[in-house]
Amino acid sequence: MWQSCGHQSSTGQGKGLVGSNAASKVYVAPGEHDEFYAFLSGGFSGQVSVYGLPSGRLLKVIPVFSVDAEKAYGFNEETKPLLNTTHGFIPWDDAHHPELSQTKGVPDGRWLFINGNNTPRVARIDLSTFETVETIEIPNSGGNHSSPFTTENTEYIVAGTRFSVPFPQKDVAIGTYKENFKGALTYIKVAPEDGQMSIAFQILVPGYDYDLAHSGKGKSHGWTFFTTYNAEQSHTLKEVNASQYDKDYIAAVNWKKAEEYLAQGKYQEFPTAYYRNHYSEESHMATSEKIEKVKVLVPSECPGLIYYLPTPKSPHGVDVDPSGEYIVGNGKLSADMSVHSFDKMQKAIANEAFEKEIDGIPVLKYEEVLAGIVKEPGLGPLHTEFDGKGNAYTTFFISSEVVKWKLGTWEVLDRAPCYYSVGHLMIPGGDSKKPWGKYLVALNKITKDRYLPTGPEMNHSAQLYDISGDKMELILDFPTIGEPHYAQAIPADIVKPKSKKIYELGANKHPHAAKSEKEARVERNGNEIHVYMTTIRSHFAPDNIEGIKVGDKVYFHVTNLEQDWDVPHGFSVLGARTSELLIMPGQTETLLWEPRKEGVYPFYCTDFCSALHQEMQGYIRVSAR
Ligand code: CUK
Ligand code: CUA
Repeated sequence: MWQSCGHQSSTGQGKGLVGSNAASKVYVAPGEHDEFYAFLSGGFSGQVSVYGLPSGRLLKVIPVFSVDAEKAYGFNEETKPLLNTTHGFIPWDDAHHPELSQTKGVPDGRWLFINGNNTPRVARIDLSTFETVETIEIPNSGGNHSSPFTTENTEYIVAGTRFSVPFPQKDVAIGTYKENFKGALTYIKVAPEDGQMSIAFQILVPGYDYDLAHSGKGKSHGWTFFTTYNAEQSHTLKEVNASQYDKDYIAAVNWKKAEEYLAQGKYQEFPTAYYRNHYSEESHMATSEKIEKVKVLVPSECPGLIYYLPTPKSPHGVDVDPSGEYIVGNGKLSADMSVHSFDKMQKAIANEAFEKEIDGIPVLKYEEVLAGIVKEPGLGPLHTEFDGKGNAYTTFFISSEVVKWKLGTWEVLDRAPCYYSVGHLMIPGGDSKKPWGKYLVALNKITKDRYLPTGPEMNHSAQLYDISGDKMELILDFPTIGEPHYAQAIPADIVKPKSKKIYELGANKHPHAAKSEKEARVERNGNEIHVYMTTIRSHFAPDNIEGIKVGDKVYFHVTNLEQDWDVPHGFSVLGARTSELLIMPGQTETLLWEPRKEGVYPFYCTDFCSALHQEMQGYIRVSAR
């Protein structure tokens, strides 16, 4: 089945081992659909991109943390509030980890969560519309990296601080790190009916860097595991200073215990401030809410809440196998990989097999919780996923490969090179109880010669492997948008997008909707002009507007009267600084325009919608004040 590429590419690099019938395995005929939806984080693009697998077709880019001209996201008045924070309107973030909601430990296709790493936030995407419907800011955190991993029934998604910061924030010397800087592990409650997020509680933890997380499942349901590095608590030259100790930790949090402590009132209420921004499908508008308190649990006052599991050399990923028994720590500077046992952890807790205590957190003895060691599997382990058949797959950044190994025997079974320097990997459902272990996607950090050169910058690269047999077979390369840190995928038939469905015009509760051409009008309120505009193939109403003065604020509220699937209309006007609108059938969107000079300005539909699309236009006249 294996065919090594005999020749070298023109740049002198090998093409790698490509499965012999790769083409037939990834071919999705024109008009046919893919088997899986894959959701790739956009990293510094701030968005999520949706690909079909196995074809590697780009299906959609979902704007989340960055404004996006294509969809007017963050430009139109309806979506702007989703980017509100206590630092103001922040139209960018660094999105790392998409996470699907789960029911009984299996992705259920309802929502997709993703973290914003820079200005700590989590967003929720509704998978019935593939749109961002909620964002929530994470207080008392610096860099929301270990997020937003879910519990078995999406009771909570978690957020752990990447950088410890003064808790609460204050002006202190950086050199007082050890006294003043703390970490926070945040549990965000997800409402079971509609997915709305709220911060349930935070746990105050020592000032380390909390890197990644995964919640338990099956027998370990009720626990979450967070990796930490920088137990050295250094605040400068971390590449050296945070790599001194032989072991850092995995923090094991018993969140069911946390619920008991909360019920008993054993928490402290801290003043804080964070935003929760919610988009209503009814009104097609987002609103912001500022919240000023948070419940904090302190480990020394809550015995049994949290334990540390010593884990070698600055662990990055922490991954829990489908049975919930094995907790895999990926010590990125370690030659071996340590796997912990949940059963042994329980025993060690019962026997109080503690090595020491840090700020009220017992440190369990390494040997007492160790399940096994994968010996010298590769260099620089980062992340692990599972195929549901007893195998684990780990990425190695430095040796640039995916290594397949067996849970329980810890033997290495196979290895596949990645081009180049793989970060995360993804198997559909690969961090859940029931992986669909057919494909594996490697998300590579470096592209180099994989594609036609595009100047100094190359898009990042994903590689698709068939893992249905004993050996991994490379079957496809495809470029990605931004830096895909992590991805998740789900069989397409579990997701039920409102395809072929439209927003009913009659149910449109937008306060500025005009639901028929009869309602189209222009209203003046001081300096504010509200244009209640309708659009339908192939004209706007009104399409000639006069009586506007320089210095007016003109709000175009454009309602798309179409009731046909996939017939959006666009809208923009000369000089608009807020891009365009793209209005779905039955919806209303608002563009703010502030004319600075007198004259007559054209506006038009920006989305080719009918044979008479070019005629879909109008004029607005602006006079001196
Ligand atoms: S991190 Cu990117 S390779 Cu932000 Cu999940 Cu590990
Ligand atoms: Cu409407 Cu083009």
